[in-house]
Amino acid sequence: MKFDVLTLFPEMFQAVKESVIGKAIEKELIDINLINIRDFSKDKHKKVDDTPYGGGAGMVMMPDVVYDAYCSIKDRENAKVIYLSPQGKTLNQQKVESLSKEKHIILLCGHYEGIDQRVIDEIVDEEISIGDYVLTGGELPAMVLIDSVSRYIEGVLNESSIEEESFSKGLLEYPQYTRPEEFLGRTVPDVLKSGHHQNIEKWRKEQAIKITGEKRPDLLKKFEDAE
Ligand code: 4HQ
Repeated sequence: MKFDVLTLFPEMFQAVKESVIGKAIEKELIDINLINIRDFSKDKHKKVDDTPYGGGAGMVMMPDVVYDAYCSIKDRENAKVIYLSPQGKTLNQQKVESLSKEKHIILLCGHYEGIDQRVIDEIVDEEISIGDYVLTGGELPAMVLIDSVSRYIEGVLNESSIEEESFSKGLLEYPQYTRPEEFLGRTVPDVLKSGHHQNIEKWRKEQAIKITGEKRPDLLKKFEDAE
C-alpha cells in the first residue's frame, strides 16, 4: 500500500515511522511518501498561504501551490484522495478496514484556516475527520489514518494479534498482566496462571464483555446485535 502525503510539515511524520509501522516500511509492505507543499511555491519567499477573501482571521493555503504539489504525484489518477477535516465523516474501524483494501491513498493535510475550497473541489474524493475537536492541522489525523489502516495490511501485525482481534471484534480489550506475580500488593488473577487455555479464553471474553458494558454500553449493544 502506498501513501502519498501532501503537507507543509513532513518532519512531523517521523512519529508514524516508529515501531510496528517502521517495521512495515522496512519490509516494504507499506510506503509513505512525503511531499512538502512548500516546495511548489512560486514565490521567492516560499509563500504558501494568503489572507482569506471576505476578511477574517488567519491564512488560507493557496490553491495553485497545493494543486502543483498534487500534480507532482505519479499515478495520481488511480489513487483515492482524502482530505483530513472536521467536515468529513468520522473515522471508525469499519472505514479503516475498507480503506486498507485501497492500493494508493493520497492524504491532503491542511494547516492554518484550511485550503482554498476550489482545489478541494477539484482533487478530493473523500473528507475524513478523526473526531469532533479542532486541531491545528491535518498531519496528526493523517498519521492516525496511516497507523490504523496499516494494521490491516497482510504481514504488518503478527498472526496471533489478528486472531485475538477477530475473536473480540467490536469489544474493548480484556485486562493484561505480566510479571511480577504481585505488584504493590495487587496479584494476578489465578486463572491466568492456571495454564488451562479454555478457562483463560472464557475469562477473557467475560472480562471483555463486562468492561465494554461498563465503559461503552453503546459498543456492547452493537456487539450483541451483531452476534
Ligand atoms: N483539522 N479531523 C483544521 C482537524 C481535523 C479533525 C484538520 C483542523 C484540517 C485545516 N482533521 N485543518 N478533527 O481538526 O481531521
